[in-house]
Amino acid sequence: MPTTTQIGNPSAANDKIGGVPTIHYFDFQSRGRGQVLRLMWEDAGIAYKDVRYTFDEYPSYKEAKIAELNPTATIPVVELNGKILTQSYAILRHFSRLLGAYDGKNEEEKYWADLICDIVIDWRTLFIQAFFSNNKDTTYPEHCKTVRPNFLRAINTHLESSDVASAGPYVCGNTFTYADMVLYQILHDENLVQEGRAGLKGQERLAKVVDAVEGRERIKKWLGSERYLG
Ligand SMILES: N[C@@H](CCC(=O)N[C@@H](CS)C(=O)NCC(=O)O)C(=O)O
Repeated sequence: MPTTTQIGNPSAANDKIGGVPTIHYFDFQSRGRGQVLRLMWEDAGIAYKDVRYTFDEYPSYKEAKIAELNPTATIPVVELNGKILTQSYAILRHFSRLLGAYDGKNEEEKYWADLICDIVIDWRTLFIQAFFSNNKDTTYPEHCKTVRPNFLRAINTHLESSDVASAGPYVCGNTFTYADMVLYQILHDENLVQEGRAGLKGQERLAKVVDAVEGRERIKKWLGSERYLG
């Protein structure tokens, strides 16, 4: 049986999005495409229902339930007020608009947040392929030597050379956006933010984003709580 946990108490942010969302996702520590939704909700102070499936039980639920909710039969799936929301990045953008936050203050910032997010989408696809392959012992180390450094270098260079990013620590300078969340989540899932940021040596601009995200009041509290699962 999947585990269901009620997180937090409904707040003004829940009013803005129209209720208390339920997320269906893997019980995969604090990792993956579903986790970045939880991260946004934690930062915004949104109460939510967290339904977690173990990797073993997921295949039967995928067939019996998830495929009914989502034509692509993938998770995360979010239920909110009788509506089904799918596709993690579209959900992040949707909630950003509803909250009036997290998607940049002006067109330049919105474009920039989308651009960094799109690079992370490409990166995550290749990360998942390498990490969950049947041949992981070969494919993941290879990914870490080739594909991953290219993404790290590219995003670091983008942020170092962008006027939008120059005013502060975040992807859009002083404006915290959903792009910081997706960037943080891939760096976390690739184990680059742990152990004193050792994996980010030479990518100082990325380390700056990580410090700023982890320093946010609600995220800091969540990272120090039992709810953070590594
Ligand atoms: N573009 C989709 C990708 C969804 C996706 O591939 N989800 C993975 C987990 S992160 C999944 O459902 N894997 C299990 C499966 O495909 O059965 C999104 O961002 O939501």
